[in-house]
Amino acid sequence: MYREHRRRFLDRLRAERAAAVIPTASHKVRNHDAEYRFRPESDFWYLTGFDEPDACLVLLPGLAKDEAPRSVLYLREKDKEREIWTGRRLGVAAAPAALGVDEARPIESLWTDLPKLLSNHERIVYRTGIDAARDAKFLEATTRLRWAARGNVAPPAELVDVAPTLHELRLFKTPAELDCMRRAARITREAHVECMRRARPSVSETELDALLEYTFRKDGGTGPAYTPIVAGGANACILHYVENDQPLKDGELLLIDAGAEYDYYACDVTRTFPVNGRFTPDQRAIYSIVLEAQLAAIAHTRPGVRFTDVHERALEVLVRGLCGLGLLRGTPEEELRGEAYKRFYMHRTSHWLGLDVHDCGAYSKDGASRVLEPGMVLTIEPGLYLAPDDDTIDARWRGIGVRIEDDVLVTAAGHEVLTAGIPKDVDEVEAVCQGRALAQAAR
Ligand SMILES: [Mn+2]
Repeated sequence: MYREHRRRFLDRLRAERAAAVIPTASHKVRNHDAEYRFRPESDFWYLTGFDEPDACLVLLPGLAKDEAPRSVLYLREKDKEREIWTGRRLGVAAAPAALGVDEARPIESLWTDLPKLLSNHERIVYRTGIDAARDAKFLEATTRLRWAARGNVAPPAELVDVAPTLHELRLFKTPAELDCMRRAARITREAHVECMRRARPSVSETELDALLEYTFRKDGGTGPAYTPIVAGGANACILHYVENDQPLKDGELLLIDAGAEYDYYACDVTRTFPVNGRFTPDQRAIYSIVLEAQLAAIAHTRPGVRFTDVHERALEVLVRGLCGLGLLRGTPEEELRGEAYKRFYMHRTSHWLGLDVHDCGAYSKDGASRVLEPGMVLTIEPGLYLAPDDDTIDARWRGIGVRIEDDVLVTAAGHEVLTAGIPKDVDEVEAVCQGRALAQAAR
């Protein structure tokens, strides 16, 4: 899979007469001398499948006649002493066979080698702004190249971001990538269902947060793809609530926005369900509007539809529902124009999904919203948030927050919901929360 990604990217690089420098992350300090769990940079992982820190991939498309494209991986050398303390290393000698790169060299020589490797390429693809120290070294290496340029050695004229080439590739998922995303979806389903079963009054948000992480990792995932949101009651009205430290209360809803990461591919799912296993009529009314909006937006998803159309579709249903309940007083047409709905629905409906939870890929092209094409994966996640202190609405609605989110693949025939099978139908959700078997609920 990673070799295929490199091949595709090298094709693009050749067309652009560009070389690429794609580094990965180093360990990051959490406090004093303890580090966060390591996670590679997504671009590097996409092209290598290698998850050691302190490495860099240099891709040379082979611009001269009869020159083959070349992938050079810089990585940490084997070191018996260090490996006893900090873990096994693949090492330079084993890397070509293990990863399929053409050549491997010790990471220490990266910055001194770079000027020579990059000479005679018109452009260099490199992303700035992730690590300032790294940017400084990169700049120094390319500056040296400019100084040294004479005769028939030409320095690169342009520094190009990864967005137009590499990130456009990442936007379209291959079948192998989709297998990873489906696996992440299966693990995520298990975790959400476990939470529905476990939740009840007096259980804490913290316990379910821990249950999510446990299930994600036990079932083969690398962990959560992002910090989970476990928001009981009015906490659901804080869009990125991550404290996850309050007790769950009888009669309230619980919103869980959490997805597993598998082979560093993200899943992103939100479910909202009653803590005691039964929706109140008011909660059910709000929930039903959000579900109807989500289903309408999903049904609308297919090639040729604009990215923003999916949002518009969800928005129409939400606004119509709010008008129906008297939460908005005008006609649906007036309210859509007036945008007063933004009090209850302040975010967009979708984002791309892949190695990053808010994945790369441009949302617009030539100044217009992008048209959906097969292989793209987007989330569809409408919600309604009725703030606990909003005295312009009837007290019975206050503090109800609902979001329903699934991950949708655009296919030639229309779409496929990768996260289908995580209960969201009202009766099914209640059945799972009340501990009745899923199969029984599905009937
Ligand atoms: Mn999302």
